[in-house]
Amino acid sequence: MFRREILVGIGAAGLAGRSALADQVKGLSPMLPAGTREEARWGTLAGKQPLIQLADRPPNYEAPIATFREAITPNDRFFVRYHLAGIPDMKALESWSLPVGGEAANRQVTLTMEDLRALPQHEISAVCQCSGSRRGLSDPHVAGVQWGYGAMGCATFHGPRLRDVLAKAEVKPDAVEIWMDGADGPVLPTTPDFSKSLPMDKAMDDDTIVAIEMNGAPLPLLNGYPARVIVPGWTATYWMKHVNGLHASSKPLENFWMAKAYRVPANMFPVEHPFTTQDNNQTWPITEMVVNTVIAEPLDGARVERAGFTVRGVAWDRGSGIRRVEVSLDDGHTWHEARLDRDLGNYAFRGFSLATGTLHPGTSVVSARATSNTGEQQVQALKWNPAGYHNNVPQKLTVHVT
Ligand SMILES: Nc1nc2c(c(=O)[nH]1)N[C@H]1C(S)=C(S)[C@@H](COP(=O)(O)O)O[C@H]1N2
Ligand SMILES: [Mo]
Repeated sequence: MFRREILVGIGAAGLAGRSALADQVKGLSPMLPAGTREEARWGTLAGKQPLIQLADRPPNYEAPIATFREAITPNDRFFVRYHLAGIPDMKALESWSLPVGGEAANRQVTLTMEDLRALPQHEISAVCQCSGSRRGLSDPHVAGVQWGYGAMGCATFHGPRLRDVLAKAEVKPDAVEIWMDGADGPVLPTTPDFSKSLPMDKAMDDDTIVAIEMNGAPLPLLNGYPARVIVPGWTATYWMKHVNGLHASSKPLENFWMAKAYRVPANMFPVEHPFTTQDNNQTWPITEMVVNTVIAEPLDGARVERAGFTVRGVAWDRGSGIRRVEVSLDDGHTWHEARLDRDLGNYAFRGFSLATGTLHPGTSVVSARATSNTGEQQVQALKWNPAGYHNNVPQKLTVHVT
């Protein structure tokens, strides 16, 4: 059962309608590698507004920073990240269904979309952030997709709880992990298929769902149509798209994507709920996000009026919620408390803004820093790690007051 059932490889031409003359992206962070800045292009994937294309096969497209002027990311501006180039199309997904079972379940069932709709539904607004978001800002640089600030988004997801889906297969109390598979796959048989696992407490959590809607619409194809696992508070690597296999297992998943990739040095990033079946003495799996902010307005290098301007962006954490955001206009010397926008729930982006008031002409270095409800704060110095994960050093951008 734990296998791919539908697979249609599509090439770059089928996926992206972008022209060969696509515009280079201007104004990317100067902390990104020079080559990444030169090669980044605006690309338009089917059903999407232009996104910043870092790779096309498999597609890796991030949202421009101005996207984060809103706390909910529209579906057509939501970033796209795949590990493997064999992505199913809508036609292949017409025959989609969801097998649920495994040796730690009493039954093996295959659920249809109607079965998922018939279960009690739950709604949650949650941040989907790639573990590697901001990897490109690592200093020194590290290998991997050189993401800037936009490998993330926040949407309102709707669907049955994962635990109710699992209950259909009568998962046994001695299950150790839930293994998850998706309908995309490698083009070459030598590439390891992408599958991930969850510990039982996170799989059974009230807020972990199998989403069948995103912002009130079916999921966009490239964000996991027709169903995707939502793991609020955890980085997106566990948010299995086109989920087509749930396997209750009596042992830990030991594939490349669990044992080798997506790991952080042990103890470097403390977590509230450890994923103990995947921990070892040297490394832990990356799980909970760290508290963070992004400033979406103004943009780096902008000219602003002496009469003042508004600093706007979003903050988020691992799910305790945001207590406070502070903004500095003088390179971190003094800080002003920002206004927090409407609360969309502890797992969502929290919008913030600060009106500066009158300014002196010259340059101003703008930063923001958040404190979560548990008191977690953004770090002052990068906790460098080989995969470039969890970079929550406050962003610095320079504006020119004229
Ligand atoms: N089926 C499948 N699900 C997946 C992935 C993938 O490659 N295949 N990548 C994961 C990772 S690492 C990220 S960052 C997010 C990207 O989600 P998005 O493309 O909807 O933005 O999907 C996750 N789920
Ligand atoms: Mo990711």
